[in-house]
Amino acid sequence: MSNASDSWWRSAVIYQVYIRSFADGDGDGTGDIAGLRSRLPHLADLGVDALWINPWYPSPLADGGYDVSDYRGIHPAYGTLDQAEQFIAEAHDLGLRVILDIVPNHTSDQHPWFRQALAADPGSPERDRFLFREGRGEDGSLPPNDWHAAFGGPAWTRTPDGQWYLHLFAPEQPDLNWDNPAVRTEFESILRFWFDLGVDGFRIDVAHGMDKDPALPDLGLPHFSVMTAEGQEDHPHWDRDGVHDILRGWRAIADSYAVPRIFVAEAHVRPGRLAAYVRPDELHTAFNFDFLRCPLEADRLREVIDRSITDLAAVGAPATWVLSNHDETRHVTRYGRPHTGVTTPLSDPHQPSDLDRGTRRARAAALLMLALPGGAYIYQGEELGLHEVEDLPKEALQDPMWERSGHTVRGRDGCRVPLPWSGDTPPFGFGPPGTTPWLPQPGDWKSYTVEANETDPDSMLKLYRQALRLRHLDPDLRGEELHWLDSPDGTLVFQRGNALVCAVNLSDRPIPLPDACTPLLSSGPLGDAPLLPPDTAVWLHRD
Ligand code: ISL
Repeated sequence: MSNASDSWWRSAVIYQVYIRSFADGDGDGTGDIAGLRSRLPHLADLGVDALWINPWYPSPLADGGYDVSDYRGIHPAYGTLDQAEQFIAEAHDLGLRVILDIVPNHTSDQHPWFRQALAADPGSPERDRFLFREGRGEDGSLPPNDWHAAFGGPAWTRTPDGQWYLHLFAPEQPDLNWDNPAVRTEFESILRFWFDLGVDGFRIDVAHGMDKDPALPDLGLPHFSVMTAEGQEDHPHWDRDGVHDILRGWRAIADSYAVPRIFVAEAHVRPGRLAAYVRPDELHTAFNFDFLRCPLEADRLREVIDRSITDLAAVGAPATWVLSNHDETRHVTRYGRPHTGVTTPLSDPHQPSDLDRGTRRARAAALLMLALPGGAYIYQGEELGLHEVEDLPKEALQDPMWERSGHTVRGRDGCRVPLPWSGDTPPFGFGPPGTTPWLPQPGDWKSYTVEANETDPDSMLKLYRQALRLRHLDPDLRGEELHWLDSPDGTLVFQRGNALVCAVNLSDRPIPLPDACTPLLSSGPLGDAPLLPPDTAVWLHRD
């Protein structure tokens, strides 16, 4: 491959496959590699450049697969390693690159290493691969420090012999000790294993978490832990300088291949700290959670866009853009609410959402995102216009957040409902007739299926396809420059290259379209007058 194709990742549109919910080939209710392979034409037609597959490894699924028990295998419900290799080859044949998800901060409690650690004595080499400590208090019955787990409760669990182990997420996800050389060697070998099978890169889960202050000092935070090191200069477990040594080592491995492989960081860090992860000898890109979380307001968005591009350009990295993923409320629902930003830990389900308005705004946001310089991520189902399923029956909920929060936070299942492909009733083609999807689909999703989207010329799917086709064809969308043009309050208007203009109206009144421009693609009807209605975006070509 040429140098130009070596830097494909700088502007790639990457489609996130939450495999458990994408397509079920064998009818057991869980998505799988067979289903994914059968639906590859949908992804190729959509016009994305790469796929990111959420963890597909053997796992007890205590956290949807982010609790890995074997990093070199495939969960039997998803298929086999042979099928995985065939899938990678087929995706490549269709021009789609494949990125996997690596989970280095923690394993599953069923991983052989953790089982060996539990069976071994305190102070043993087996225990040293994790973070075991004695408890506090006279009989050691208090956790070693005051850290909180991300899903609720203390970050420590006591073992039968009295020691405690650290887990920043669920108790089934023990944190690894990255000061132990065996941990480093093992992960380098795991990367090589998948690179040798042909994968093009990795998304790194919790890339800001591996390094811990060896003293494990108290945090002094009285409440539910937050993902960022907000308000804390020298945080004992998030975004410590030591993670960068690990990441530099990984970059060297990716670069050692004839066709270099790439990384994208999932790093929730304070503003200004993200660029360090994408320095030239570290990772290639990082998710832009500031953009995802930003309310759909022109001035706030412009600030985030400018800051993202400037901060990352300072280290030579492109920006990325993302509206939804498997951890956050789907943006159709968020944008239908009076407050359109993300609140921690999840946007408030008690605020009603106007889904028609949310859909109009989601369409506008898609044209905004896909006109920005850099890479973009599409979360499966957003191309169909799916909304969050906020009324899943309580007994169906599987996200550990539900249990760990004492049934106060419903968690992230509402954005993970299996995709509707065809037909009028569940399973909507997700699996063969008679399949019971692992999470129930709303009975009225027939208008969201791929089939229904195909027959409607104004569907979300048609909008995404047209936008992605133009993005590939129009040389103006290839550079990394963006020039803001003057525009009324509540609107964003910018130019790319010589002649591509993107105008987004987030105000409550129509605005005149820029002069001497021909509309190429709009997120909603423009009407007869040359006006851009509220909640609408348009791509224009300067005459
Ligand atoms: O999901 C969140 C808020 O809704 C985040 O706090 C999330 O836990 C954080 O983004 C880290 O996420 C990643 O690692 C987790 C896993 O549960 C998430 O699905 C994954 O994206 C632990 O491995």
